Amino acid sequence: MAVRFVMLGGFLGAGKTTTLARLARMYQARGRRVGIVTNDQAHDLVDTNTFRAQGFATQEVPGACFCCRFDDLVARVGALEAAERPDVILAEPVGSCTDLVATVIQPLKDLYAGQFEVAPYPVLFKPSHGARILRDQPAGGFSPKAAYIFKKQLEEADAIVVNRIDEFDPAALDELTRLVGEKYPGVPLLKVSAQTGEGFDALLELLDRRGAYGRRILDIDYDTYAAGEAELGWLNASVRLTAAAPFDLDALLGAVLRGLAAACRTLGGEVAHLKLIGMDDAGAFAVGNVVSSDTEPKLSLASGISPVAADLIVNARVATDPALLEAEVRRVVAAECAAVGVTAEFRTSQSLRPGRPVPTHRYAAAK
Ligand SMILES: Nc1nc2c(ncn2[C@@H]2O[C@H](COP(=O)(O)OP(=O)(O)OP(=O)(O)O)[C@@H](O)[C@H]2O)c(=O)[nH]1
Ligand SMILES: [Mg+2]
Repeated sequence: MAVRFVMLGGFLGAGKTTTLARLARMYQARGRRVGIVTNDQAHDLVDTNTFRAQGFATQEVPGACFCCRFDDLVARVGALEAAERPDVILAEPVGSCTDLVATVIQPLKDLYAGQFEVAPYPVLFKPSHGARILRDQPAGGFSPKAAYIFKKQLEEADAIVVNRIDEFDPAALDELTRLVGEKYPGVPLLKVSAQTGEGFDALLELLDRRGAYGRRILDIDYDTYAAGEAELGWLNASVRLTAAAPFDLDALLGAVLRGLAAACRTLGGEVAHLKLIGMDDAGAFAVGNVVSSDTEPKLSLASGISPVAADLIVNARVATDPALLEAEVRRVVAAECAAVGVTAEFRTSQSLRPGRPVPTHRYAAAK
Protein backbone atom coordinates (compact mmCIF):
# COMPACT_ATOMS: atom_id res chain seq x y z
CA MET A 1 0.00 0.00 0.00
CA ALA A 2 1.23 3.52 -0.78
CA VAL A 3 2.75 5.41 2.10
CA ARG A 4 1.07 8.66 3.08
CA PHE A 5 3.51 11.55 2.50
CA VAL A 6 2.84 14.59 4.67
CA MET A 7 4.94 17.69 4.17
CA LEU A 8 4.47 20.75 6.38
CA GLY A 9 5.76 24.13 5.22
CA GLY A 10 6.31 27.36 7.07
CA PHE A 11 8.94 30.00 7.68
CA LEU A 12 11.99 29.54 9.90
CA GLY A 13 10.85 29.11 13.49
CA ALA A 14 7.14 28.85 12.59
CA GLY A 15 6.76 25.67 14.67
CA LYS A 16 7.17 22.90 12.05
CA THR A 17 9.25 20.58 14.24
CA THR A 18 6.95 21.05 17.23
CA THR A 19 3.89 20.45 15.05
CA LEU A 20 5.31 17.37 13.35
CA ALA A 21 6.37 15.82 16.67
CA ARG A 22 2.81 16.29 17.94
CA LEU A 23 1.32 14.89 14.73
CA ALA A 24 3.70 11.93 14.93
CA ARG A 25 2.47 11.13 18.45
CA MET A 26 -1.15 11.44 17.30
CA TYR A 27 -0.59 9.10 14.35
CA GLN A 28 1.17 6.63 16.63
CA ALA A 29 -1.72 6.78 19.10
CA ARG A 30 -3.96 5.76 16.18
CA GLY A 31 -1.75 2.75 15.53
CA ARG A 32 0.08 4.15 12.51
CA ARG A 33 3.81 3.82 12.06
CA VAL A 34 5.64 7.07 11.43
CA GLY A 35 8.94 8.06 9.83
CA ILE A 36 10.31 11.59 9.69
CA VAL A 37 12.59 13.32 7.18
CA THR A 38 14.34 16.57 8.09
CA ASN A 39 16.17 18.96 5.82
CA ASP A 40 18.72 21.73 6.10
CA GLN A 41 21.25 23.79 4.14
CA ALA A 42 24.08 22.43 6.30
CA HIS A 43 24.98 19.46 8.55
CA ASP A 44 24.40 18.97 12.31
CA LEU A 45 20.67 19.53 12.54
CA VAL A 46 19.02 20.44 15.82
CA ASP A 47 15.73 19.12 14.38
CA THR A 48 17.04 15.64 13.53
CA ASN A 49 18.38 15.29 17.04
CA THR A 50 15.17 16.66 18.55
CA PHE A 51 13.05 14.09 16.71
CA ARG A 52 15.41 11.20 17.42
CA ALA A 53 15.71 12.17 21.09
CA GLN A 54 11.91 11.84 21.26
CA GLY A 55 12.16 8.35 19.84
CA PHE A 56 11.04 8.97 16.25
CA ALA A 57 12.69 7.16 13.32
CA THR A 58 14.29 10.07 11.49
CA GLN A 59 16.37 10.49 8.36
CA GLU A 60 17.82 13.76 7.13
CA VAL A 61 18.64 15.48 3.86
CA PRO A 62 21.44 17.90 4.72
CA GLY A 63 23.33 20.29 2.47
CA ALA A 64 20.49 21.83 0.41
CA CYS A 65 16.72 21.99 0.30
CA PHE A 66 14.41 19.08 -0.67
CA CYS A 67 13.73 20.66 -4.06
CA CYS A 68 17.43 20.71 -4.96
CA ARG A 69 18.04 17.28 -3.40
CA PHE A 70 14.88 15.59 -4.61
CA ASP A 71 16.58 12.25 -5.26
CA ASP A 72 18.13 12.31 -1.77
CA LEU A 73 14.67 12.92 -0.33
CA VAL A 74 13.33 9.88 -2.15
CA ALA A 75 16.36 7.83 -1.04
CA ARG A 76 15.96 8.85 2.62
CA VAL A 77 12.28 8.00 2.51
CA GLY A 78 13.27 4.67 0.97
CA ALA A 79 15.66 4.03 3.87
CA LEU A 80 12.86 4.76 6.34
CA GLU A 81 10.52 2.45 4.46
CA ALA A 82 13.05 -0.38 4.50
CA ALA A 83 13.82 -0.04 8.19
CA GLU A 84 10.50 1.04 9.69
CA ARG A 85 7.70 0.13 7.28
CA PRO A 86 5.96 3.44 8.06
CA ASP A 87 2.35 4.18 7.15
CA VAL A 88 3.05 7.91 7.24
CA ILE A 89 6.13 9.92 6.32
CA LEU A 90 6.35 13.39 7.85
CA ALA A 91 8.68 15.73 5.98
CA GLU A 92 10.00 19.07 7.22
CA PRO A 93 11.50 21.31 4.52
CA VAL A 94 13.93 24.16 5.20
CA GLY A 95 12.04 27.17 6.52
CA SER A 96 13.50 29.55 3.94
CA CYS A 97 12.39 27.32 1.07
CA THR A 98 9.37 27.87 -1.15
CA ASP A 99 8.00 26.65 -4.51
CA LEU A 100 7.67 23.22 -2.92
CA VAL A 101 4.45 22.35 -4.73
CA ALA A 102 6.13 22.64 -8.14
CA THR A 103 9.41 21.03 -7.10
CA VAL A 104 8.53 18.35 -4.56
CA ILE A 105 4.80 17.65 -4.36
CA GLN A 106 4.09 17.54 -8.08
CA PRO A 107 7.14 15.38 -8.93
CA LEU A 108 6.27 12.98 -6.10
CA LYS A 109 2.70 12.70 -7.34
CA ASP A 110 3.77 12.26 -10.93
CA LEU A 111 6.90 10.11 -10.68
CA TYR A 112 6.12 8.10 -7.55
CA ALA A 113 2.36 7.74 -7.71
CA GLY A 114 2.46 4.05 -6.78
CA GLN A 115 4.77 4.58 -3.84
CA PHE A 116 3.34 7.70 -2.20
CA GLU A 117 -0.02 9.19 -1.53
CA VAL A 118 0.72 12.87 -1.06
CA ALA A 119 -1.40 14.61 1.57
CA PRO A 120 -2.73 18.18 1.26
CA TYR A 121 0.06 20.69 1.84
CA PRO A 122 -0.44 22.93 4.89
CA VAL A 123 1.83 25.86 5.65
CA LEU A 124 2.29 27.18 9.18
CA PHE A 125 1.88 30.91 9.70
CA LYS A 126 4.41 32.43 12.10
CA PRO A 127 2.68 35.33 13.85
CA SER A 128 5.78 37.20 15.07
CA HIS A 129 7.12 37.94 11.60
CA GLY A 130 3.95 37.21 9.66
CA ALA A 131 1.79 39.91 11.19
CA ARG A 132 4.40 42.55 10.37
CA ILE A 133 5.04 41.23 6.87
CA LEU A 134 1.36 40.99 5.92
CA ARG A 135 0.75 44.49 7.28
CA ASP A 136 3.64 45.66 5.07
CA GLN A 137 5.45 47.06 8.08
CA PRO A 138 9.18 47.30 7.24
CA ALA A 139 9.24 43.63 6.15
CA GLY A 140 9.04 42.30 9.68
CA GLY A 141 12.70 43.02 10.31
CA PHE A 142 13.73 41.36 7.05
CA SER A 143 14.38 42.85 3.64
CA PRO A 144 11.48 42.89 1.15
CA LYS A 145 13.11 39.94 -0.64
CA ALA A 146 13.03 37.74 2.47
CA ALA A 147 9.45 38.89 3.07
CA TYR A 148 8.72 37.80 -0.53
CA ILE A 149 9.68 34.23 0.40
CA PHE A 150 7.42 34.35 3.46
CA LYS A 151 4.45 35.42 1.30
CA LYS A 152 5.17 32.90 -1.46
CA GLN A 153 5.24 30.09 1.10
CA LEU A 154 1.69 30.95 2.12
CA GLU A 155 0.52 31.42 -1.46
CA GLU A 156 1.15 27.76 -2.38
CA ALA A 157 -0.56 26.32 0.70
CA ASP A 158 -3.64 24.10 0.52
CA ALA A 159 -4.37 25.47 4.00
CA ILE A 160 -2.76 28.17 6.09
CA VAL A 161 -2.30 27.09 9.67
CA VAL A 162 -1.99 29.96 12.13
CA ASN A 163 0.22 28.65 14.92
CA ARG A 164 0.86 29.82 18.51
CA ILE A 165 -2.78 30.68 19.17
CA ASP A 166 -2.06 30.03 22.86
CA GLU A 167 -0.37 33.46 22.85
CA PHE A 168 -3.39 35.42 21.57
CA ASP A 169 -6.53 36.67 23.24
CA PRO A 170 -9.69 36.14 21.17
CA ALA A 171 -9.78 39.71 19.79
CA ALA A 172 -6.13 39.64 18.72
CA LEU A 173 -6.62 36.21 17.14
CA ASP A 174 -9.67 37.48 15.23
CA GLU A 175 -7.66 40.39 13.90
CA LEU A 176 -4.77 38.14 12.91
CA THR A 177 -6.97 35.62 11.10
CA ARG A 178 -8.85 38.45 9.36
CA LEU A 179 -5.50 39.79 8.11
CA VAL A 180 -4.42 36.38 6.78
CA GLY A 181 -7.87 35.76 5.26
CA GLU A 182 -7.80 39.10 3.43
CA LYS A 183 -4.35 38.45 1.95
CA TYR A 184 -5.09 34.83 0.97
CA PRO A 185 -8.78 34.74 0.12
CA GLY A 186 -10.29 31.34 -0.50
CA VAL A 187 -7.51 29.42 1.25
CA PRO A 188 -8.78 27.33 4.19
CA LEU A 189 -7.52 28.71 7.49
CA LEU A 190 -6.81 26.60 10.55
CA LYS A 191 -5.82 27.83 13.99
CA VAL A 192 -3.57 25.70 16.16
CA SER A 193 -1.18 25.67 19.04
CA ALA A 194 1.61 23.18 18.52
CA GLN A 195 2.43 23.76 22.15
CA THR A 196 -0.97 22.85 23.63
CA GLY A 197 -2.42 20.72 20.81
CA GLU A 198 -5.44 22.96 20.32
CA GLY A 199 -6.76 22.69 16.75
CA PHE A 200 -4.86 19.52 15.94
CA ASP A 201 -7.90 17.33 15.32
CA ALA A 202 -8.82 19.67 12.45
CA LEU A 203 -5.25 19.60 11.13
CA LEU A 204 -5.21 15.81 11.19
CA GLU A 205 -8.58 15.74 9.44
CA LEU A 206 -7.21 18.04 6.71
CA LEU A 207 -4.15 15.83 6.25
CA ASP A 208 -6.35 12.78 5.78
CA ARG A 209 -8.32 14.37 2.95
CA ARG A 210 -8.09 13.15 -0.59
CA GLY A 211 -8.72 15.30 -3.62
CA ALA A 212 -7.26 18.00 -5.80
CA TYR A 213 -4.55 19.22 -3.44
CA GLY A 214 -0.93 20.21 -4.00
CA ARG A 215 -1.80 22.05 -7.17
CA ARG A 216 -1.16 25.71 -6.32
CA ILE A 217 1.88 26.20 -8.51
CA LEU A 218 3.53 29.53 -7.88
CA ASP A 219 4.32 32.27 -10.26
CA ILE A 220 7.71 33.01 -8.73
CA ASP A 221 10.81 35.01 -9.54
CA TYR A 222 13.83 32.85 -8.66
CA ASP A 223 16.16 35.87 -8.64
CA THR A 224 14.18 37.50 -5.84
CA TYR A 225 13.78 34.17 -4.05
CA ALA A 226 17.53 33.44 -4.24
CA ALA A 227 18.44 36.96 -3.15
CA GLY A 228 16.03 36.74 -0.20
CA GLU A 229 17.49 33.44 0.96
CA ALA A 230 21.04 34.69 0.53
CA GLU A 231 20.36 37.54 2.94
CA LEU A 232 20.21 35.01 5.75
CA GLY A 233 23.33 34.02 7.61
CA TRP A 234 23.34 30.32 8.42
CA LEU A 235 25.40 28.69 11.14
CA ASN A 236 25.43 25.06 12.27
CA ALA A 237 27.93 24.02 14.90
CA SER A 238 28.47 21.00 17.08
CA VAL A 239 30.28 21.43 20.38
CA ARG A 240 31.46 18.97 23.03
CA LEU A 241 30.93 20.24 26.57
CA THR A 242 32.95 18.77 29.44
CA ALA A 243 33.42 19.78 33.05
CA ALA A 244 35.10 18.59 36.23
CA ALA A 245 31.84 18.92 38.17
CA PRO A 246 28.17 18.50 37.14
CA PHE A 247 26.66 21.55 35.42
CA ASP A 248 23.03 22.58 34.93
CA LEU A 249 22.44 21.91 31.22
CA ASP A 250 19.15 23.84 31.02
CA ALA A 251 20.65 26.90 32.72
CA LEU A 252 23.65 26.83 30.38
CA LEU A 253 21.43 26.59 27.28
CA GLY A 254 19.36 29.51 28.55
CA ALA A 255 22.48 31.62 29.12
CA VAL A 256 23.85 30.80 25.65
CA LEU A 257 20.51 31.69 24.05
CA ARG A 258 20.29 35.01 25.87
CA GLY A 259 23.89 35.77 24.92
CA LEU A 260 23.23 34.95 21.27
CA ALA A 261 20.05 37.03 21.19
CA ALA A 262 21.99 39.99 22.62
CA ALA A 263 24.81 39.46 20.10
CA CYS A 264 22.29 39.49 17.22
CA ARG A 265 20.82 42.74 18.53
CA THR A 266 24.33 44.23 18.49
CA LEU A 267 24.93 42.93 14.97
CA GLY A 268 21.60 44.46 13.96
CA GLY A 269 20.44 41.26 12.25
CA GLU A 270 16.86 40.09 12.58
CA VAL A 271 16.70 36.62 14.11
CA ALA A 272 14.76 34.14 11.96
CA HIS A 273 15.49 31.25 14.32
CA LEU A 274 18.19 30.49 16.87
CA LYS A 275 17.95 26.93 18.16
CA LEU A 276 20.05 24.75 20.40
CA ILE A 277 19.90 21.19 21.59
CA GLY A 278 21.97 19.88 24.49
CA MET A 279 22.18 16.10 24.97
CA ASP A 280 23.93 14.03 27.60
CA ASP A 281 25.44 10.66 26.81
CA ALA A 282 22.43 8.80 28.26
CA GLY A 283 19.88 10.41 25.93
CA ALA A 284 18.45 13.18 28.12
CA PHE A 285 18.09 16.42 26.20
CA ALA A 286 17.03 20.07 26.27
CA VAL A 287 16.00 22.35 23.40
CA GLY A 288 16.09 26.15 23.43
CA ASN A 289 14.84 28.63 20.82
CA VAL A 290 14.59 32.31 19.89
CA VAL A 291 12.24 32.91 16.96
CA SER A 292 12.50 36.66 16.36
CA SER A 293 14.28 39.71 17.67
CA ASP A 294 11.28 40.68 19.75
CA THR A 295 10.46 37.32 21.35
CA GLU A 296 12.06 36.02 24.50
CA PRO A 297 14.53 33.14 24.46
CA LYS A 298 12.65 30.01 25.48
CA LEU A 299 13.69 26.63 26.80
CA SER A 300 11.12 24.64 24.81
CA LEU A 301 12.07 21.24 26.18
CA ALA A 302 13.90 21.09 29.49
CA SER A 303 16.18 18.23 30.52
CA GLY A 304 16.35 18.76 34.28
CA ILE A 305 19.82 17.21 34.27
CA SER A 306 23.28 18.19 35.48
CA PRO A 307 25.78 16.13 33.49
CA VAL A 308 29.58 16.39 33.43
CA ALA A 309 29.62 16.02 29.64
CA ALA A 310 27.15 16.81 26.87
CA ASP A 311 26.88 17.54 23.18
CA LEU A 312 25.59 20.92 22.11
CA ILE A 313 24.33 21.68 18.61
CA VAL A 314 23.70 25.28 17.60
CA ASN A 315 21.68 26.21 14.49
CA ALA A 316 21.37 29.95 13.85
CA ARG A 317 19.50 31.65 11.01
CA VAL A 318 19.91 35.40 11.24
CA ALA A 319 19.79 38.23 8.68
CA THR A 320 23.48 39.02 9.03
CA ASP A 321 26.92 38.11 7.70
CA PRO A 322 27.48 34.39 8.39
CA ALA A 323 31.16 34.90 9.30
CA LEU A 324 30.18 37.45 11.95
CA LEU A 325 27.44 35.14 13.16
CA GLU A 326 29.88 32.27 13.51
CA ALA A 327 32.35 34.45 15.42
CA GLU A 328 29.59 35.52 17.82
CA VAL A 329 28.40 31.95 18.34
CA ARG A 330 31.94 30.84 19.16
CA ARG A 331 32.45 33.80 21.51
CA VAL A 332 29.12 33.43 23.35
CA VAL A 333 29.34 29.65 23.74
CA ALA A 334 32.92 29.87 25.04
CA ALA A 335 32.12 32.71 27.44
CA GLU A 336 28.92 31.21 28.90
CA CYS A 337 30.57 27.81 29.29
CA ALA A 338 33.66 29.30 30.93
CA ALA A 339 31.41 31.19 33.36
CA VAL A 340 30.14 27.89 34.78
CA GLY A 341 33.36 25.91 34.57
CA VAL A 342 32.55 24.05 31.34
CA THR A 343 35.06 23.52 28.53
CA ALA A 344 33.58 23.95 25.05
CA GLU A 345 35.31 22.19 22.18
CA PHE A 346 33.94 23.10 18.74
CA ARG A 347 33.93 19.90 16.69
CA THR A 348 32.30 21.09 13.49
CA SER A 349 31.11 24.47 12.37
CA GLN A 350 29.65 25.59 9.06
CA SER A 351 28.56 29.11 8.24
CA LEU A 352 27.11 30.10 4.91
CA ARG A 353 24.58 32.01 2.93
CA PRO A 354 22.15 29.65 1.20
CA GLY A 355 23.02 29.22 -2.47
CA ARG A 356 20.63 29.83 -5.34
CA PRO A 357 17.97 27.08 -5.40
CA VAL A 358 18.27 24.92 -8.51
CA PRO A 359 15.43 22.39 -8.28
CA THR A 360 15.91 18.87 -9.62
CA HIS A 361 12.41 19.02 -11.12
CA ARG A 362 10.03 21.89 -11.59
CA TYR A 363 6.52 21.38 -12.87
CA ALA A 364 5.15 24.47 -14.54
CA ALA A 365 1.61 23.11 -14.44
CA ALA A 366 -0.14 20.73 -12.10
CA LYS A 367 -0.57 17.18 -13.38
N1 LIG B 1 3.92 29.44 22.51
C1 LIG B 1 4.10 28.61 21.50
N2 LIG B 1 5.33 28.33 21.07
C2 LIG B 1 5.46 27.48 20.04
C3 LIG B 1 4.36 26.88 19.40
N3 LIG B 1 4.81 26.12 18.38
C4 LIG B 1 6.15 26.21 18.40
N4 LIG B 1 6.55 27.03 19.41
C5 LIG B 1 7.93 27.37 19.77
O1 LIG B 1 8.52 28.00 18.68
C6 LIG B 1 9.90 27.68 18.60
C7 LIG B 1 10.24 27.17 17.22
O2 LIG B 1 9.56 25.96 17.00
P1 LIG B 1 10.08 24.88 15.96
O3 LIG B 1 9.06 23.79 15.98
O4 LIG B 1 11.48 24.53 16.23
O5 LIG B 1 10.00 25.70 14.61
P2 LIG B 1 10.44 25.24 13.13
O6 LIG B 1 9.44 25.78 12.19
O7 LIG B 1 10.62 23.78 13.11
O8 LIG B 1 11.83 25.98 12.95
P3 LIG B 1 12.92 25.72 11.77
O9 LIG B 1 13.06 24.27 11.57
O10 LIG B 1 14.18 26.35 12.27
O11 LIG B 1 12.42 26.46 10.58
C8 LIG B 1 10.14 26.70 19.74
O12 LIG B 1 10.59 27.42 20.86
C9 LIG B 1 8.77 26.14 20.02
O13 LIG B 1 8.61 25.70 21.35
C10 LIG B 1 3.06 27.20 19.88
O14 LIG B 1 2.03 26.75 19.39
N5 LIG B 1 2.99 28.07 20.93
MG1 LIG C 1 12.29 22.72 12.53
